[in-house]
Amino acid sequence: MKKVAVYPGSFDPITLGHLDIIQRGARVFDQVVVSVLHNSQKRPLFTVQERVQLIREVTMDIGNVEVDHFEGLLVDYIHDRKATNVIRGLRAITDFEYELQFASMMKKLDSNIETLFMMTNNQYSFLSSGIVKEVAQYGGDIGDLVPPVVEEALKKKYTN
Ligand code: COD
Repeated sequence: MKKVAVYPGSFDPITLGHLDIIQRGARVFDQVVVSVLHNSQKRPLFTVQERVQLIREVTMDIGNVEVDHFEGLLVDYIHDRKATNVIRGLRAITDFEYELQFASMMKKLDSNIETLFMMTNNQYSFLSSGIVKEVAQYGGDIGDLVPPVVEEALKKKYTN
């Protein structure tokens, strides 16, 4: 049976930390579905379509990665996609509490879904979409934090 994992997130926008997890996840599973949460309560910088497009562009050379978006409960989406695993990235001890809650809730909602945690690559352990947006907003150098296409997209957002 094909092993399908969902890598869910806000990805506002995708960073090199996310991309590293996607590349490594794609070596573990037959298929990785990177899925952007459409959350109508939040006001992200990039629309869902923009975020999906950016992820597609930076993952197009990885054959077993698909990019999608979802709304509502993650567990329902995982059932729709016939996936068996969720991938999450862990950066620092501060991520642990939320991720433990997340994985425990997933187990409660469906005990067959296994959450797989991947430790961040050391060089990205301080990296988040939020910090990238803050630095980009004030014209700081983000060239080694995001793929070039994302750097361009951020520049456009903040000069408009
Ligand atoms: N290195 C490694 N991993 C990283 C890095 C980095 N530098 N930066 C981020 N990550 C990891 C995060 O730890 C996370 O695992 C993933 O990448 C995505 O991160 P974000 O910040 O883009 O997305 P999140 O964590 O805000 O996404 C939260 C979800 C959208 C997955 C969650 O809110 C959700 O599923 N909501 C739907 C409603 C639901 O079902 N809730 C109950 C869940 S049990």
